[in-house]
Amino acid sequence: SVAQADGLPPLEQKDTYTVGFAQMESNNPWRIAETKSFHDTAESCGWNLIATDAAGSAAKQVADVDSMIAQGIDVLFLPPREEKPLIPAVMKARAAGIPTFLIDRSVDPAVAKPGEHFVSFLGSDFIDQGRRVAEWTLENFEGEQGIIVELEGTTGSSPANDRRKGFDDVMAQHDNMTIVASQTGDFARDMGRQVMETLLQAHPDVNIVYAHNDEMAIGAIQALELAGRKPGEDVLVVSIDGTRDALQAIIDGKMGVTVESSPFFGPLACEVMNKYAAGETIEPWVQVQDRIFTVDNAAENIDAAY
Ligand code: GYE
Repeated sequence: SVAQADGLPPLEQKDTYTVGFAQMESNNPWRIAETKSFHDTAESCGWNLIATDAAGSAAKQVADVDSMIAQGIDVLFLPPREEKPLIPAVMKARAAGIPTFLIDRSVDPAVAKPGEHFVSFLGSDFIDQGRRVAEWTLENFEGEQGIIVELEGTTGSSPANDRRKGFDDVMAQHDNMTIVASQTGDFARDMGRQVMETLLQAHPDVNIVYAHNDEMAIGAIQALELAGRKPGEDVLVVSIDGTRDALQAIIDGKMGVTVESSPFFGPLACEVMNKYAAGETIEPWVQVQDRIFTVDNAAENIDAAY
């Protein structure tokens, strides 16, 4: 664990902080819920919040951080869109003496390290999420041979890399499970639908779809239905996040499971930042615990979903 005394940029205890939150994009409910969580936390945490939206461009996200540094932020909260392209933003904030907390995604750990270049990563265990989806699938798939299509998240992002690893490693140990195609849908509903349409033509015998997030799962369900397939009956759809639309799809019997990946980072960011300012030690990885949503609990959780 690390404290500011270990050589990281100092952060004094004050009533108000100028805080940068450099969001990567706002094209899905998860991102919108996360940004809202920071805005909702701002007043009670004493943040004068500068929030930007990189609109899906890593280059713009780096430029947004540049401009926040120029505006004199005290603290940076950064959800890095991709693992490598955002390293310059982390390094520039470090050089400018600004404590940085990575939010919900991480950067390449071989190059930028918690406790050294940034304070800490606040987020889920993506390998474990992928593993849990795979284990649920193995227990609940009713066919004999699983023909799996995998819709990957944003290429080069930590959740896409790790959700793939967690799932694929489990499936590799089961001879009756074959991943016939694995392609990026960029974590987006539209692209998930388009990629699923194409993959369905090459692999009409698919009976399991694993999407790295709920938006792509919903897109895949649309593509399957357009092709006359029956998601939930002849194709098992499984994914990650816990959005309202995914919980509804589970209730409607079209989706099997979604492992939670919470977007509500505002309160956690406030708590960890205050501990850091108080000189307490911070874990290099502040791990978020995730639930699992199935037909057993989707209805009771949908009202709190986003
Ligand atoms: O699963 C996805 C979002 O980085 C954990 O990014 C996050 C992921 C989340 O776009 O829906």
